[in-house]
Amino acid sequence: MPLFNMKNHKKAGIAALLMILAGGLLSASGNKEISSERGTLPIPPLLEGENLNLVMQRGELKLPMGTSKTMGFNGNYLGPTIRVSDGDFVNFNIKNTLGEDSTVHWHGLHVPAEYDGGPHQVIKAGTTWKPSFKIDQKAATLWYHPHLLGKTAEHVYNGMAGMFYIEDAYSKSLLIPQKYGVNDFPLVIQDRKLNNKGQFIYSPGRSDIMRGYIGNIVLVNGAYEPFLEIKKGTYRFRILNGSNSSIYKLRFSDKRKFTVIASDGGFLPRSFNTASLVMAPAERYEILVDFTEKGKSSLITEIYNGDTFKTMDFTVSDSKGTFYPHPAAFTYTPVAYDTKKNIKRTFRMETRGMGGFIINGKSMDLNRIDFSLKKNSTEIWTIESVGMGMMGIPHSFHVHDVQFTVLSVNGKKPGPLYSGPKDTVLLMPGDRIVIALRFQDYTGIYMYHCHFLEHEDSGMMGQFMVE
Ligand SMILES: [Cu+2]
Repeated sequence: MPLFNMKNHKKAGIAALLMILAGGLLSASGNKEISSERGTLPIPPLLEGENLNLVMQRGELKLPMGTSKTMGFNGNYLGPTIRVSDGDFVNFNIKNTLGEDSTVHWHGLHVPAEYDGGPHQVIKAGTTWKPSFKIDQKAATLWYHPHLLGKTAEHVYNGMAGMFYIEDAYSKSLLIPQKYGVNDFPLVIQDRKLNNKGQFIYSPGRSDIMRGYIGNIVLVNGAYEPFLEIKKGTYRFRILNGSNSSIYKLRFSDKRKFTVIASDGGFLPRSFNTASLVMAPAERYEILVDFTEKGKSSLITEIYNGDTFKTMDFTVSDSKGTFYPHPAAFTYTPVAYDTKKNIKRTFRMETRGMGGFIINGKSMDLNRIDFSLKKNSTEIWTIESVGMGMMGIPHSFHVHDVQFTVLSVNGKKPGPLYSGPKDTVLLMPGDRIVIALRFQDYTGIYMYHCHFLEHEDSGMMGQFMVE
């Protein structure tokens, strides 16, 4: 019974994974019914302008089941939605009051290496980091989160994440919903594992590191089963799988169809309609949904292990808002490549026994540059997830600084989800994905890694130098 219909991905891997998951995770639904207080969907405040201030701080998140100790940006949990435009010059002031070191990485952003916020740009406890750079990128829904070597998973799990929108002249000219918090909503979806006191504490065991630290509740924008009151009309949702290591399948309770218009790095060449969406950790998709009738519809998150959670409710009133046509196509320029001339590289993502997470046989070493490449060059990379029979586990592959074009998934043309700009792709056991990447403008050290954060923190990462 394959739970997820993933075109082109290998189904054998899914079956193998389900079998190993079946053992350990049946207890997951423990705390689900305790909800009594429910609120409206929290909308992260916008952070805009030339000078952007972020404070990394500790806090508390109150859920109906209990109160957890958390971390956030400018608040208790998660962070503001940063919104900038292509061409803007931005100056950040990022103060770390966590009492421990961390970093802030701009996931999906084309950015000078020294401001990338990876493991080399540590923000020491009590200090302030001041990256400043020009936004030079097309409209996209990106995000930001810590990236400290060995601590990324814990910091993200505790709540350190926020959305990072780029707009441009083209996106602003489109006839689509773009009023933030009115008809254009961020949805940061995250599962969290509550203990018997209703708190989430990051403490993965060895098998959690392998299989993923999978939760027993699902939060959206840091809230448990919130509701959103809307009028009849067309709504745009910018969805982030903000989990550490859970693949999600999203759908509506009433099986309604929606239109996918953008992936990680911006608009798709052609939009498409679907009733469900599979998302790996760190992937983003933008969707348009028409609510035509008064009533209620729920967003459902099915985690890869089969556990299914109502995530939020949409309460549609009788009043009429604005309907928008769903654009069929958008401008998108894929990475131009030449299979004869471009340098080719292969990345084999492999899990060896418990805790051995390697790429091309190596575990992450901050003192080792895995390879160098030339600025203003295009490369073709093949990423392979090495299956190990029953031990096969999924991975994802994320490259810093670039939005790449997927050329093939297991030898076939990619499906619609992978037809546009991407910075993160999902690899089921045995999968082989070929991508074209263009490196330009900046030199320095960037990272590539599995975005299952427990895998990343266990060594499934490498670094390259753009010269
Ligand atoms: Cu992985």
